[in-house]
Amino acid sequence: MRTDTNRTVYLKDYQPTDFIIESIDLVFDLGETLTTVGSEIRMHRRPGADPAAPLVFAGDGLALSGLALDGKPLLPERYDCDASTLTIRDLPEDGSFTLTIKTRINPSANSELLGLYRTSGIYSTQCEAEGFRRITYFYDRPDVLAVYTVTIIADKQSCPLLLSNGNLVEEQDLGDGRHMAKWHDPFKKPSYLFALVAGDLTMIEDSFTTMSGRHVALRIYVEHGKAARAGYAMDSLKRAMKWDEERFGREYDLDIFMIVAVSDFNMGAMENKGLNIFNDRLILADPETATDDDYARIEAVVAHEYFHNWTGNRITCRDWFQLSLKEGLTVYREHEFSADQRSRPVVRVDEVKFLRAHQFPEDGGPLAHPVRPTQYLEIDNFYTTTVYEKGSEVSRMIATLLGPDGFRKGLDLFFERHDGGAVTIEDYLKCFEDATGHDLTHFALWYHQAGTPVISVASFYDERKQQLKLTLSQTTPPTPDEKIKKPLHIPLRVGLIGPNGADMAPTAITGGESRKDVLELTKDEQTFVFEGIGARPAVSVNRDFSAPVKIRFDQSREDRLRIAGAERDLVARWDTVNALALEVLVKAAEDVKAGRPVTTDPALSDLLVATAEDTALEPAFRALALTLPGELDIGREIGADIDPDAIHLARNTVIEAIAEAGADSFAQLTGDMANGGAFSPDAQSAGRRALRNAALVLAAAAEKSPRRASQAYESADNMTDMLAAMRVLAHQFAGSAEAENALADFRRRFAGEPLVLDKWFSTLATVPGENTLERVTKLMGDEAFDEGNPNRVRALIGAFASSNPTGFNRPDGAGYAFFADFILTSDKRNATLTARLMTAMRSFEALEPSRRALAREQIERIAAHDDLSRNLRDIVDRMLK
Ligand code: 0A1
Ligand code: ZN
Repeated sequence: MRTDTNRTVYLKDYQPTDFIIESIDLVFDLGETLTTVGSEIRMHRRPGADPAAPLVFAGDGLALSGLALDGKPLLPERYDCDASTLTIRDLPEDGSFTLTIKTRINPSANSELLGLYRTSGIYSTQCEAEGFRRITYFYDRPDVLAVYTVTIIADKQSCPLLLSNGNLVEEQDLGDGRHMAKWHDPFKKPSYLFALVAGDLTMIEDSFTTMSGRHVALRIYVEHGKAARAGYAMDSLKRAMKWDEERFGREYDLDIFMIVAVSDFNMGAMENKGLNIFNDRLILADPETATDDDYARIEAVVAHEYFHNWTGNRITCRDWFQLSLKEGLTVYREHEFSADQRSRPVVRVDEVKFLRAHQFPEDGGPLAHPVRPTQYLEIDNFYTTTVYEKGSEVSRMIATLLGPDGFRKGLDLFFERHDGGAVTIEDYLKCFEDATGHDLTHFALWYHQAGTPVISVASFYDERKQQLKLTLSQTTPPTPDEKIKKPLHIPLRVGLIGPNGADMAPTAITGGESRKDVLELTKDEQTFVFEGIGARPAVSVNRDFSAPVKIRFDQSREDRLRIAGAERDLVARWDTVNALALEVLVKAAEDVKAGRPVTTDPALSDLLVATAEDTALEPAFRALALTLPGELDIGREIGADIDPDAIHLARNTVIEAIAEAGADSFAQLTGDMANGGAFSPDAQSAGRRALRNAALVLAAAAEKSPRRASQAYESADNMTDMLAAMRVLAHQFAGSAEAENALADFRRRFAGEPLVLDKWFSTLATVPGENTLERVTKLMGDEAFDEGNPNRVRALIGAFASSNPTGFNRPDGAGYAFFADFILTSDKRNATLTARLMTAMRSFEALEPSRRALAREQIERIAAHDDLSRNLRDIVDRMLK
């Protein structure tokens, strides 16, 4: 994994393989430090391929222990082999042969958690994107689809469970304490979807009858003692299976669907065919240990991985540049599922918040790249929010442009036309064009052009003509890969809100294409004219966040307050409330920075209090409105010359003013929204808890006392309330006896629960102020902390670097130095994880000059090492460019 040559991969170099694989039979003889892998591959030369072309397979850190062609050992002059390639020459004339390869690997030494690894007594695999080559030499690329048969041999006692993809076809006791299991997956698949799990786990079982009446066994495997916490994941799975049938006509295809939860996993989860492997934090939940957000994430990710069975597995990517073909589309499907299971606008607001907090900064910083990149040094670094979430927004825009029926028709055609294929984003778009007659040529630029478009809006109302003119102009700022940007095809949903708060319906819209209330912006600048508008409306732009863009609209205060108080599109309504708050917070931060007294805006307080009290609105929405933009949001809005300390002080001052203005309401809400009866994780109950806990933040700020939060902590009967109260204590009353007591109690109470202690680590790592660095350093010595476990690392180090602006950006630069040290050690152990962690510093150029220089110094210190992993090298070099 160390940096080898500069092997940038280019989309333009794509070539199909010279040989076609028909099937692969794998035999794993599992041993903790020595596992042997036998691979028997039936293949033939691709018609038309050069008969002299050698066979070139990829490997990564492998030791070859046997090689035979059609059963005969290959002479050394016929092949070359090193740790990363196997090249075989002079292949049979007729081009059809069977190759047998034996490799030896050490799963216990695999700290990268890629390929086959053994942690906590469990063997498991992670093969996406290029992990299969750490198991055996192969065409480890997504366009090579083969039928897999997998035999697993292992010690019976430590590994009673032997799993792989597809159906179990044979089991046998081998005597001598060992046994075997054989799995066959009838669906052709690329190597990245291969999976194997062996160990001692328990499981819960259920079943699902598909729409055509087939019976599917469902199993979720977890650590012993954790079965009771897998119920919600199982329930989510069944709902996802049903939903995909109803919404998209997609039926599951094997007789069994398995999920395994493992405690050491680099990412969230993995969609291996019939055998999904999950980070256990995305499976395990009960009221005592999981928050409402955890439940929502579990529901979403279980669905996401399941949905991949069609979007990703049955139809996969031709090459890794097409990653968004499966990820963008699957995130979109996941989002739609969550919206149907919960409150659609609340789910959508959370998506918008996520996009703005993560994707917009990526798109506006040194790591910007198009949804479909054209080159990469390390593909693991492209599992990004641009490929995932912006990719999802692009599919959502297609649905907006074509309407729900048009989108469904296009997707139906995609499934019909490409089932069993490895395809491109062009193939995907073509299906929508062919199914609906729409021309998406211009729209396709969303996949190829990086950067977040900015749309400037100007409105002019002509009372005499009863006309509203809306002039929209778009620009996309330059990104590292491309300076000059073209205008995009942007669907913009617009509402005209009349003086009484109701929507006004224009008699006609001219000036460009439009579909109902969706304007299609295609040029640099366009003026749309709405006819038959009897009074000056408040214009609400980008309803439901119809396009992933930034809007600049110098709107009157009255208009904004009308939207904030009456807009029926709750996403736009939230957005306006949030923008008003952000404006006040930004101004306050500027005041602090300039040494001026902070002035707050009573109208904002009134608006927030009124929204919080508005019982016509669902509690979850009121909670969203009441949660003020965070320090990071304010920093992003300021964009340059950021002083985290000024932002912190300013935000606290504004919070106090709002808290005081609404003290009684907030105090009241903390009581009104109390749980009645037994805990339920449903969205309504979660919404009540969210409102109560948002109110607690403000009530505590008004009272300037930890008393209320301390009581809330003591009386909490679920993790959501407990964690919320502990956070208020730790963050707003840091150092108080109440805070320390709660933190100590939590540590004790959940001593045997690593996933719960992650919440404790994160709470402590995000306590504002420069003293947190010492605490974080100390916590690395806590016996619950484990540098080899990605969840622990993200909970402590990741949270500190990415979510503690004042602590991490200490003016003396000690936060950066600490982080750089950690990065350098961690890179030796787990490069994928480390490179992702490193992206926490991607926006360092936006800091004020002194911090910016200190941050750069540390990034340069990392870059100066010549033995960095390719993953980390790629990230730091792009950050410093
Ligand atoms: N395909 C998975 C994401 C994933 C990617 C890489 C991994 O290991 C390095 C693991 C998972 C998904 O979208 O859920
Ligand atoms: Zn995915």
